[in-house]
Amino acid sequence: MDARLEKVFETVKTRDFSQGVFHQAVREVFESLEPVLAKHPEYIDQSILARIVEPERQIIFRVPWADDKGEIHVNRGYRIEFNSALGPYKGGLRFHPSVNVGVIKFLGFEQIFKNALTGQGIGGGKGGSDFDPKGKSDLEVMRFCQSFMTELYRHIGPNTDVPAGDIGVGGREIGYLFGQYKRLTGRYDAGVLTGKGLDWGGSLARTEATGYGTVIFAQRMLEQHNDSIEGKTVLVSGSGNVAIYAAERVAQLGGKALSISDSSGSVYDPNGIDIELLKQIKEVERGRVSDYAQRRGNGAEFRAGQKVWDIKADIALPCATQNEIDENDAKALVANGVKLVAEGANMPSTPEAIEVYESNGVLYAPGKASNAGGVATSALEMQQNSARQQWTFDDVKGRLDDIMTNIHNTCLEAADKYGKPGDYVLGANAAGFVQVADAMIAQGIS
Ligand code: NDP
Ligand code: 2IT
Repeated sequence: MDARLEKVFETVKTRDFSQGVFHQAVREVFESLEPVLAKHPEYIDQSILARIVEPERQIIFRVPWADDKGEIHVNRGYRIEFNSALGPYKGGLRFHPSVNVGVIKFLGFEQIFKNALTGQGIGGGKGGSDFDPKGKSDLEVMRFCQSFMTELYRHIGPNTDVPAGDIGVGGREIGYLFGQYKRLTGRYDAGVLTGKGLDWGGSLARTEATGYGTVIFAQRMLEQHNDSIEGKTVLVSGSGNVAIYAAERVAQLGGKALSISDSSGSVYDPNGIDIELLKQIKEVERGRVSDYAQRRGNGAEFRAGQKVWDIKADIALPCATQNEIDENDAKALVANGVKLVAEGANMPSTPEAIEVYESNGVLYAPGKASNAGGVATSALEMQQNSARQQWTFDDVKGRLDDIMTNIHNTCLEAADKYGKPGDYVLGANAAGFVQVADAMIAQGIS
């Protein structure tokens, strides 16, 4: 890294010494910026680096709630409003026991550049809680969401900050959060949250958008090499919103998704994941991948405690969580013939894994480019809310396809411009960064 980048990075490490995943996200962006700074000395003069790593605002709050037995629990809530140069803060809420300020900051930092790449006029933010929705009743989840929103409502708004889902936050949680926002404010601000139900302001194709978008991105990458998803075998990890619709889109394009996983293990399904069964178990019953294997039969095998990366395939789509592919997993992917990795999750590959992809010629798309379809479609939901319209599924999906194609091409153009043709990491980081940095300069020191 360039000395000027190193200096800011050292400050981040000193100030936020316990936030390892945030350091990882900053380093990944900074490592791409040397050629950008060479062309844009004004970013140094204007201290863009030091400003961009510091969130504009960080909100941390107490979330007390009572369980079904009347016992009171206290969780911690977060909303980090990272950068508003391009628009209102936008980004999901994650409810998972592993959530802490470092996790939310890494996600918020990634979101700045991802949102810039969508071209939809949205700033970067992220939030969540260390609350674990697993095993809780609907009423417990509702009471938690109401308590969470009782603090959050004063910080958000359709033109201020627009949360959505992420791990542990889906349609049910967005419903409870929206209901409480409405009671507290007395306003039907449909555009204050995205991922809403289709009958009350949600967008068609938002549920599918992240997974579909990731596969569209992979398809565009393959087309650069006169290839396609058709006939390919694909490893999908996770079994939540992103994983389900990534697997569905793979099947629609003539490929075969061979796997899914959750925190208890993975499923190898040699005949291809049965999407309708997966949806029934995960979306309706809130079950586990072990239930899927049992009900699927047909050679499907549950592998307790195992990841999916040792299975032989052509393509890998990590769709679970950060750092789920380490160096050894990446080596296994290469040894088993994987030629392309496109990230549905945020930062699922460790830096060492990325080195393995690079040194073995694996085509690699970082999440901030390949999973941007979810937040892009959230921005389309905001547009529909402003216009009091609901567009058709095909209309939204068509726009999503166009946005993903644009992001893909923008990454390749930036990679060319900054001297590493075909490098999607450099392309995504440089293109996202330049857009945000230019807007920050235009808006003065803030
Ligand atoms: P869901 O909550 O719907 O699903 C998460 C899945 O990942 C589950 O299968 C879960 O298994 C697994 N998982 C989560 N944490 C861990 C962990 N620590 N170890 C092992 N498995 C884990 O979340 P999403 O599908 O929405 O999100 C998946 C990823 O995609 C995340 O990285 C998220 O940030 C990213 N993303 C999501 C977008 C969206 O629109 N939803 C948009 C862009 C990115 P288990 O049930 O056992 O916990
Ligand atoms: O990581 C992400 O981009 C998301 N969780 C989606 C955010 C959004 O605002 O739709």
